[in-house]
Amino acid sequence: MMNKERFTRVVEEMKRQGLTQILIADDPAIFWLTGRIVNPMERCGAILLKDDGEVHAFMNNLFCFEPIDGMTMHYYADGENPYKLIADELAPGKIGFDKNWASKHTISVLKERDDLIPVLGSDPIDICKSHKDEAEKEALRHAASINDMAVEFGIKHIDPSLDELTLSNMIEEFFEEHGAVQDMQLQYVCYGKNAAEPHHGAVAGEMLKEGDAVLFDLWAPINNYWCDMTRTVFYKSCSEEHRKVYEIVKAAQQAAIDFVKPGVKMSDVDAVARKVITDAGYGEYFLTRTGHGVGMTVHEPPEASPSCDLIAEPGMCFSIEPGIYLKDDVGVRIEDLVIVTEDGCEVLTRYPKNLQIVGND
Ligand SMILES: [Mn+2]
Repeated sequence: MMNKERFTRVVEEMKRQGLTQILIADDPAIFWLTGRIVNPMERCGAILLKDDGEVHAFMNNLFCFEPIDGMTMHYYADGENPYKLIADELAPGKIGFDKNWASKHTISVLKERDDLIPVLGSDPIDICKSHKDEAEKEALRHAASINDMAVEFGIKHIDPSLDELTLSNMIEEFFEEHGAVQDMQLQYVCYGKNAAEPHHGAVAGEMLKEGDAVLFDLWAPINNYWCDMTRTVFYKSCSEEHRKVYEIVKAAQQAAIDFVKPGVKMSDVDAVARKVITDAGYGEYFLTRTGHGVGMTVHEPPEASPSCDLIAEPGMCFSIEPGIYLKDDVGVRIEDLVIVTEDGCEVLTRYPKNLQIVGND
């Protein structure tokens, strides 16, 4: 079914941005609008939305995208030219293309007409999608509760006999048993100096040593909504400097959480966390942005980063995950998901953040 309320919101946002027609192709965006998962892979599949509320869908007939009320359907078969079908429905002038639609599709549409001006057209959807409704908030809370359990599971199973990849695979199985099925990503399990690389995955043969940090960055889609969470603990012992680094990251993360409320700039959420770490002398080792939006995709607007000019508004969900990364030594990151409320934020992930040293019992 077409989600009329969501379509209406997107059309209003299109008008606000001066866009009269946009082509939507991103699977999560189409799912958000229609409740249908469509994955045409390399083939052409798109929805055209016009600012008068007219909606057209262009789908390959092999993909069983059944007609939807309120939407004009255009089916094509392999061997037919879908771009002509799309081009025939476009008005001259600006056409907003989905940021994730492959260039072979966008260029093929443009080749059919010489009176189109291509612009990026994802903003109206992205902005509307970043405001979660009640059902979406519930889905995110549920996903976060599974994430808490997955982190607890990972920490409980820290064992010198398990390399990073084995422990990562065990956590992935745990997620699968709790409802995560599609689009699973490698679960980040990082020992010791590997944690100093913000996107170190989990590698076969990497073993634990006493004094290592163990960083878990765990994420999965549960009923189409993602969770994403990081905890860092230490194995058997923790040096004075590592303890200091941990406490700085924890304070930075809490400061950013405490700062979040409607009306604050997302770039300031980043600045608040960054100031704590910079004031403590580790600014140059905070290598990432502070956070990213989470919903049907694991990285989406709004970002908590110096370059994001969005304002936090009720219903937005994003991560807060500052870190300190000391090359060849240690990495500490603490990440929670929050939803902006009327007067602050709700923290979805709850696993404790006090410094934990495991493996001594
Ligand atoms: Mn994250």
